[in-house]
Amino acid sequence: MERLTAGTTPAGTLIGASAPDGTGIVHLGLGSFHRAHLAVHTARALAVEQGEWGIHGFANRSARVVEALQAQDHRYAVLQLSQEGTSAGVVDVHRATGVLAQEPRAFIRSLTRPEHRILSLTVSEVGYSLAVGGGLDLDDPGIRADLAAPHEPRTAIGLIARGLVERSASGAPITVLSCDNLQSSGRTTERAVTDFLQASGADADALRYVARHVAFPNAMVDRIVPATTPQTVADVERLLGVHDAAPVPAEAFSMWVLEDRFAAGRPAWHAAGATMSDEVEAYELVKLRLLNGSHSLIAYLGGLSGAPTIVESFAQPWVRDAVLELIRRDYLPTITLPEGLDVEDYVASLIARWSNAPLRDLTARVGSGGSTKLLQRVPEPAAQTLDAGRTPHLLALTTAAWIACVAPPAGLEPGPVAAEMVEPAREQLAAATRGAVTAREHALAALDAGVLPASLAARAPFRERVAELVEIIARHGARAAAEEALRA
Ligand code: CS2
Repeated sequence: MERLTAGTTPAGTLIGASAPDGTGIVHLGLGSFHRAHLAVHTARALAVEQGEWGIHGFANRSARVVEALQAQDHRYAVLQLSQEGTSAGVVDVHRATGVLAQEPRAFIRSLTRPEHRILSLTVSEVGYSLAVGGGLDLDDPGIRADLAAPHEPRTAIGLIARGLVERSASGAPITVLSCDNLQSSGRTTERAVTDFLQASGADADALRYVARHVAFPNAMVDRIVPATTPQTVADVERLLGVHDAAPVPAEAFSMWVLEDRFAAGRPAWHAAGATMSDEVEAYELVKLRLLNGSHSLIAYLGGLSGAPTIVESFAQPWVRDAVLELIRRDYLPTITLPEGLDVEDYVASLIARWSNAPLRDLTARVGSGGSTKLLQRVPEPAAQTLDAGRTPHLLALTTAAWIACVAPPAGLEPGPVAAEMVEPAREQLAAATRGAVTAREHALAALDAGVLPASLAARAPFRERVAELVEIIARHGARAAAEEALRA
């Protein structure tokens, strides 16, 4: 079968419009989420209003995606999967690509080009090198190495900081747009970059440039994008009649709420499905808690009950009950809803999205990286609930199920789904729990491992509850623990 290229794109299948040759956006993180979200919004925006907004994209490490895109004139298909059916469209907005790990200098150079007016980021929670208590983690080994050699950085934050220092010579304004699941995403990114600049001894001119001419708008991003599988490739071949080596599967739902604070213009995203709002942080809270926080609970209960997909986990009535109670009891009271958002509709749409069988979103995907993801999803609402005099039983269940999946106590075998979860803190948790005899001791040691903030781990009702629930999981299984948390 012919390869997807500019010449073989089937007529009428382009999503939005092609970007012009000129690039205006540098993007870091060429993973599936970016290609199904910002890229699609940009293609649609270009169909409404042309502009020099092609994307110069950098993959973090993976040469595979970059090679595939380069062989396809930077075109790829987005395969939309829903209960109503499957469809595919071609996205054509990337104009150049590279691999950051191979050529970090190319990224820095790209950032200094004045025509590049937006740097967008999808580097995932872990990519920001944040400290557990907020701000940049100055003890992170990668950050330490970059601080010792700030001209030759390797971390995302070190590279962005270096790029901005070099750009400050021209003074050209730019917007740094975080598209990751972070609370106060823009402000958090700004703080991490500024912390790096200060710690690396950047001069006052560079700091002033960043403060005055670099905008960091907050943004809430939302689209469930599972991993590409051979089935994705086969579906695209069936629907489009061409071979695409880098297609992206995605749900139909897509949401993007941004602060309209751009230092040097932007594509017409507002006319292409994005919402410009002054209440982005409220939207972020709704999304990070009701969707992502619940997603984590579905994933860890699914891991422990051997459910390979999110749909299969959520289809278990006890999981569904636990998730809906998590939302009702532990999340909703901690959120001020943005004006006009109907929470019943929002939750109904979440239920439909978690029940989207054709999407086949893997439990292990959502359960991976819990040590950084949970920081955005658990400690604050848990502390707020405790401050209000109540125990956050379902947030404790989320935490207990995470521990049981990625750092199980002796005698608990969490099974193959949990084993597939990639958890960078596995070692740290294993070291901290070594020597614990009972499941209870084990859970307390995991809480004290320094992965979750000490301010939460130290609060007696929370620690006790997590320890009890880990014990119940070890003795009677996840379902018994969920039922216990629901009864409380
Ligand atoms: C998921 C997200 O990985 C996770 O933990 O909750 O990737 C989720 O699918 C997206 O944020 C949806 O917008």
